[in-house]
Amino acid sequence: MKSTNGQLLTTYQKEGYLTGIRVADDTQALTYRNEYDALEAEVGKEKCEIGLIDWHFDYEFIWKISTLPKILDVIEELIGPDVMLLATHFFCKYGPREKFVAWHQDVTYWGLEPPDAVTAWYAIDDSDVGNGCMQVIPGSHHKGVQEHGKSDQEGNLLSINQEVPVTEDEADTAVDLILQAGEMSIHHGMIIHGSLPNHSTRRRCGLTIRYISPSIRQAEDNSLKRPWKPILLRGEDKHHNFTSVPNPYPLSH
Ligand SMILES: O=C(O)CCC(=O)C(=O)O
Repeated sequence: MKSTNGQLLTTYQKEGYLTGIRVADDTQALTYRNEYDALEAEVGKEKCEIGLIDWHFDYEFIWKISTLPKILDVIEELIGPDVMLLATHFFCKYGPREKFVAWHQDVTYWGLEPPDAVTAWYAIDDSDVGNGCMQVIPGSHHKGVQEHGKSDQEGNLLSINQEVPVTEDEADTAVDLILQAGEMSIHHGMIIHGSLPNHSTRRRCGLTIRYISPSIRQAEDNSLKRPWKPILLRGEDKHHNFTSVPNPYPLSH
């Protein structure tokens, strides 16, 4: 991708998100969806909801999506030339069901220092208001890391049922991140985001791909009590904050 002369970075810094960026053409997007369908058939829908964490080590198509040059070009523009893949995690909502993702920030429980990470949300399926697309509260990352409580609503898909309090006025400013399969949105690690239930009969699957700069370190356990296993994808790691992890597959594109 040609440099956008800092436009993406300016918007990202101000709003905390970017959306509607095509990163895979229709043929690629269909291939990835077919591969996901096969994975779903293998492991079952329940596991697919939120149980597929870091499967880029085991399934090449997840690695391929996470290393798409069009995604990495954008990430590079936001965090600089040294880019590590921190983690991947599918969020798959089947409808019609009441499962939702409560308002939260990503980095609150990740134990990173400084708490700085960026997520690409890659649309495996078309994602819209009807099937519970992601929502963000623009600019909310400027408030820094916030204390989270527990959601009192049944069906929160988050690992420790966390939720950050949001006023009605704040919720009214939320933006729907409507994406077609093969597009991505980007969100800042401190932006408040979540998603409503999928009330349609269509699946809404997205692959969240987390990236950091190698200057970030793990200062505390994350909520899953697992050490992160970041992989250097671009540039150099001058910091060696993490045990080096080899690429699970070659970088094929
Ligand atoms: O896919 C969703 O609805 C939520 C994703 C999310 O919470 C995240 O990227 O941290």
